[in-house]
Amino acid sequence: MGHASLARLACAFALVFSASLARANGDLNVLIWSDYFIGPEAVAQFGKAEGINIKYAILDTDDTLQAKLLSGHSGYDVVYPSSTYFAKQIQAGVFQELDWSKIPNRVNLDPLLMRKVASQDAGNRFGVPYVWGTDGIVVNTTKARAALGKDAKLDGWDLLFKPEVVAKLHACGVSLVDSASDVFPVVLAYMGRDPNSKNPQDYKDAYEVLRKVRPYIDQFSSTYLNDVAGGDMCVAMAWSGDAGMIKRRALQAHQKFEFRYVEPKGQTGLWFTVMGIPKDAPNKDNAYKWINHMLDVKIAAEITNTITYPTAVTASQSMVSPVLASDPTIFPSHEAVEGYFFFAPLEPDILHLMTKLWLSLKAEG
Ligand code: N2P
Repeated sequence: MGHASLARLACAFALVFSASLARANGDLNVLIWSDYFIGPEAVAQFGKAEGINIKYAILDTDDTLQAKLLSGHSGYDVVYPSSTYFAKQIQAGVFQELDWSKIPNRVNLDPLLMRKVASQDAGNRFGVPYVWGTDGIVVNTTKARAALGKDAKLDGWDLLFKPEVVAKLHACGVSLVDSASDVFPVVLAYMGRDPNSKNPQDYKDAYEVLRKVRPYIDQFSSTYLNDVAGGDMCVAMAWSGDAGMIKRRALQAHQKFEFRYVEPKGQTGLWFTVMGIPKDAPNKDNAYKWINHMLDVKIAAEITNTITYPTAVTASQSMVSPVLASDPTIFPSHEAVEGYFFFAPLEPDILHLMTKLWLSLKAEG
């Protein structure tokens, strides 16, 4: 099932669900990425057990989420920011300090990951890690080889950032995630610069690299999963869990295309997503119940089985389906993880510059 249909299902489901259930324990408003939707059964079970009406809204960029949080009274009870945005949002005071005693399943959280999160949320006071992943490239190797030649190297960012390569792939579809804060750091790493540079000139230089390939970019989209899985895009900058879903779907459908997720060496970024409760959330107790539920070992395994992202509940890995558990796209080796760069928190002036450059890049059409 594709993103658009998932989103539609989520909406339809939320409506049906809220209409049909007694609201013994009130509502829960969740704002979540489309590729994190864990499926109607999982939500139904939880809502039924707790007597809560769950309403899902789909989020497609961190910028949208940030704007909602900063303007206050978003009406959401649980939100899912990326690590890159999280630290600044904490500073802006948008999150409720967590009462960890209301999250008994906290014992299942991976201490190593908690320490990583703590580098941006000292003492883990505001965020609960949900899933983590990387930024890489999904390649339809069948189509890419047809476009580039059968011996073409399909292992690096040249596939998206080297004009003569991208020009050839244009015919079979080139897609970039519509997220400046993902694309710029990756381009900087590709250029051999600091992906977390604080120097504005670096971003202007990265923009020049992007401008050269701009004529060959067919779409800017954060919900590219269907387009790639269906064969309409042959290379796409992608988040690792989406790549996992694309590969799984291709296998299930016995498709004629073969897909590969590429993590260019030394130029692949790691991020995590946290769950936070906005300070003005109307249903905080339900938010705690939801978060606690996600940290149950069995539920966490179900999450990975559904959305193909690893969660912060490492003990769940043994319950994940063997095909996924042995897929390095989903569970990269320690060595691979060591080689990733980390998307650091964004300074407001750099974020502003990136956003400006991004808008003008897209407008260049
Ligand atoms: C995946 C969102 C990841 C954003 N749903 C990383 N910047």
